[in-house]
Amino acid sequence: MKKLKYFFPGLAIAFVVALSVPMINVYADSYSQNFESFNLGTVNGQDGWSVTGPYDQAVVPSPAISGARSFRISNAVTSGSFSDQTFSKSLANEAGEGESTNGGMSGGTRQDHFEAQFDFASTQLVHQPGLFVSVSPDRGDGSRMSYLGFEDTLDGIDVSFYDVQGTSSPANFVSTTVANNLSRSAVHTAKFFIDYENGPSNDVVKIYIDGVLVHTGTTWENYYRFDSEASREQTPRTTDNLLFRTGGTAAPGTSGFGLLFDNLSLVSSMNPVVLPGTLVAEDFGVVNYEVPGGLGFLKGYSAGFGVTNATFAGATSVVVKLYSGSNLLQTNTAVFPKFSEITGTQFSSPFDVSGNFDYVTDGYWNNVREPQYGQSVAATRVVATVTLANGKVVTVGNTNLTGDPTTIFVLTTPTNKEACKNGGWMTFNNPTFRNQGRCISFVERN
Ligand SMILES: [Ca+2]
Ligand SMILES: [Ca+2]
Ligand SMILES: [Ca+2]
Ligand SMILES: [Ca+2]
Repeated sequence: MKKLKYFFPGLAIAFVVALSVPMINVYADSYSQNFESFNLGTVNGQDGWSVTGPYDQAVVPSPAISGARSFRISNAVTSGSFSDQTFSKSLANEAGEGESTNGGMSGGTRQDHFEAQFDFASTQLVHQPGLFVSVSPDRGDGSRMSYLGFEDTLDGIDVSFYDVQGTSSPANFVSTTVANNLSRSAVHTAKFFIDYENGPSNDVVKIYIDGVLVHTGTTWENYYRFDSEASREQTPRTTDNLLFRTGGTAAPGTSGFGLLFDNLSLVSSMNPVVLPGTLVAEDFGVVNYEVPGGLGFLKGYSAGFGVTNATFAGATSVVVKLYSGSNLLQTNTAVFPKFSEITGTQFSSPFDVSGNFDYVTDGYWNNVREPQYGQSVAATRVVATVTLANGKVVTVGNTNLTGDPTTIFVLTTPTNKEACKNGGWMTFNNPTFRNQGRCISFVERN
């Protein structure tokens, strides 16, 4: 929230409020407007903005929200019409889902994500009875896909959100108050964050007020899909601009006052595609057996992994790490093209500790051991990271070890007294010793 310097009509008091620069360069298409280059007076015809009806709106000097100009609108004049009300400039690339229709009001490359953010503030510190302005994402003819209403109430500005829930006709419009009694002496920020999804009942609208997510709802897509009132064009609509609308009961006393809007930004972009494939930990156990095919004894651990909604066919990297707590013990890296023989949904990775497993003949894994690779500490965790054929990197860990790892420790027994000295007594595990003296006496006895 930013502090709004106060404004009295007729007094040209310029002031500037520092603003963070919106990060818009990562988006497919964006438009931002701070009104600084606009002429004072009606916004109609300036930079693609349009308002052809007799509404009380203007680009005004101080009390600007920031810089020296803001857009002001009141509901001193209202009407039930749409197409003559105030529309912002449109984005080049419209937003919507596959079935959305644009009625010739939007165009470009269809995007599935739409954002609109703007600052708003009261022109007055005092209550303006009856003041109400709505702001909606739209395509340019009043085909609103979402809605925020800004109402000046006794204790401050209330913000209400409407969406359409269910598939009934007439549509079930549901109102939610998303902000209550916002200070009239501060600048506030509102944001629509809309994801359009193909099919009914699934669009997602997130509303942010002053940077905080205050509500998650849906669009008006089901009004256009199912309400007989929309039968002439029974499809959801695209959005590429904002509609600032004054309908309902007029509040003539707000003439020349009302609300200020500034620092508007619009964005349309494509949501990142979520690639299929999830790695799943299966088994992680202590093993001790002779591996068929003359591969020797595997006396250590085996870790199994699976993949859902994909296969390992075409995987380009597989790395499995064995840990004791946070200490790395061993790393298995898949050897290609040998590993490419695994085209199904499961693999297992062997970590030998005290056997003689023949990794080279097996051919699937390049095994690297750390100085402590499990000879005398237990593995507690295994982590696999796989790059699937579609490029998605998936990873999963498993700490659910089965079996007794002490059974695979390398047994070490001192055979001479020198081996017990200089801390050597601490390295033995068959048996273990409490001090150097115990170690030496063990050697002497055996
Ligand atoms: Ca401005
Ligand atoms: Ca448009
Ligand atoms: Ca209120
Ligand atoms: Ca949808």
